[in-house]
Amino acid sequence: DKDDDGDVGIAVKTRARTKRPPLYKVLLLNDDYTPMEFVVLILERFFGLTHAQAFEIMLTVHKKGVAVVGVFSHEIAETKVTQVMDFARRHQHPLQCTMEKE
Ligand code: TYC
Repeated sequence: DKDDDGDVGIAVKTRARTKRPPLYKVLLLNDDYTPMEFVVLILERFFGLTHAQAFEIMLTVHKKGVAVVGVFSHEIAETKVTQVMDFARRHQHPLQCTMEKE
């Protein structure tokens, strides 16, 4: 009755919203006790870095106190942090690894 819909109207499009999942930085922290070679080993083993890349990041952490070692989905970042913390603890090193939203 009101307009009887023979449908002569205005088409209004909405954009499908594709929201990318948040990413997380995995951070390695400096300390005075963990051996440099141990940190290099961790970066090679758990982050797939070459020896040269691993050495460079280790030195950055040593000099600056902290560095981002990678950026991952929440689940992958959490796994990396757990792997590093477990490995450091098993070897009785005080190395700290954390994650934060990008
Ligand atoms: N500062 C440590 C040392 O002099 C080396 C080190 C580097 C420790 C990086 C932790 O995340 C770290 N033996």
